[in-house]
Amino acid sequence: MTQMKEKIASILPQWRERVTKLMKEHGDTEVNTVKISQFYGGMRGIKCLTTDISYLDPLEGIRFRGYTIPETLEKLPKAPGAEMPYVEGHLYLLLTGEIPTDDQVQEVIKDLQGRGEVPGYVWDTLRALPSDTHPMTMFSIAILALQKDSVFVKRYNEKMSKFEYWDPMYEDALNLLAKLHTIAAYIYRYKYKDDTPIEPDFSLDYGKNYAHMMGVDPPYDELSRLYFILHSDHESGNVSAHTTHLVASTLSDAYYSLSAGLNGLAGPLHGLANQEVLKWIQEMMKKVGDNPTKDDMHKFVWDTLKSGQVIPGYGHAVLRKTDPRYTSQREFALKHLPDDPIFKVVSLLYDVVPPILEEQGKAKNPWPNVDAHSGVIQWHYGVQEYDFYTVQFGVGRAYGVLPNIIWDRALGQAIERPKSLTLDMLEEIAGIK
Ligand code: HAX
Repeated sequence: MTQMKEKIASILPQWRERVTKLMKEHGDTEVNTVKISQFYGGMRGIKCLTTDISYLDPLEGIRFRGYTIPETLEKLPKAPGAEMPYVEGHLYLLLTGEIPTDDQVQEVIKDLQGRGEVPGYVWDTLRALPSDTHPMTMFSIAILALQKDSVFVKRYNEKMSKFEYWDPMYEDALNLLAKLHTIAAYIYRYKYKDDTPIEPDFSLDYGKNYAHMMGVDPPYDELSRLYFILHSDHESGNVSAHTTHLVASTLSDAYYSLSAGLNGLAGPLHGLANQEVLKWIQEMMKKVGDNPTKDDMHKFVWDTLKSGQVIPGYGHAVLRKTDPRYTSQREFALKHLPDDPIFKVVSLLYDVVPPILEEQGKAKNPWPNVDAHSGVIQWHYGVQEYDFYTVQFGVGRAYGVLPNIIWDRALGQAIERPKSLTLDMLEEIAGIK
């Protein structure tokens, strides 16, 4: 057993004890009440989910196992001379709550490399799809195609005890994570680079191997490490995390659950926003030229709002300040691509958009989110097929949602089944019927 898995097994009894005690002695303690507006308002703000892997503070942004993004990037082990930490070390942190040693990271790297081979039938499945299939659809289908090898299903059919559920969930999750970057890069090279997939090099770490398979030179390996870490987890309530958790709560395996979560990520209000941002910026540049002034932007932003559309990359359901994931990407861009023309537009938009959203008075958060920045950096390094951007988001997101469902099973989270009411009932509660 690897040190990472051993660590989970060793801390699990204390976690289970805490949950049992809390449920037994304080199960009836109320946390919040639910307002009628929350029934039609996407359940915004209702506290009814639990995870210890990350926490999103509206003003501070995300903390991974208690560490802010700058702390995470600073503390996790890095390859000699590297700017960004190993993604594998981040996985260790998310799964165990501890910053790994170099030795522990190397063990995770080896473990994932050993699980990385993608069976040929996955490529056959992708090649059977119509050529204009969206890359997110391809990604989701590839994950489902792998489902037949689920260890969880096998062990479930062998009647394992429920206390063992986390173990095969762990195996499925790692088997999947080990392959996702290869599947993503394959889809990219197959669909957009004249069907020229590049063989994985399993002597490389996750970020470096991904850059290699994408066929993009350094510092794209550093960007990939940063990108996967930043996009990994954003607590439990966002659509991709919640969907993965919800589906897994039926004891569906990691393949079904992740594929479902990624289908949610594919929506334009969620992960697809990163492609929408670039599309929107380029529409503006097409209209007003390559060097738009603040006045040009001002007009374009208002035109977008007046036509009933949202400004992609701005606003958030929980955050109430600039997303620190935006800031980290901005710091990367300032270091590596300060003169990029689209980066300059992204920077200027930061001055223009928030006051307009404030003036319009609808969005609760006028500040940029993670998606406002990611596309421009990808574009700079030649990954210009923006339909593909959400697939990369999905690879990163898997690093958060899969550890979550391992811990869901470890702590015995129940099948989800909230209660619904009819409009008649709500009117009755409101006293208008
Ligand atoms: N542009 C214009 N209007 C916006 C807006 C924006 N960027 N953000 C919010 N609003 C509007 C909403 O559409 C809503 O209008 P209605 O009352 O007419 O429905 C109103 O402001 C209140 O919305 P809110 O409470 O501030 O925001 P929500 O929690 O409802 O929605 C969203 C959060 C992220 C979906 C929203 O801000 C949005 O649509 N942003 C643009 C798309 C985007 O960038 N999505 C990516 C978010 C990050 C993420 O999940 N990445 O995966």
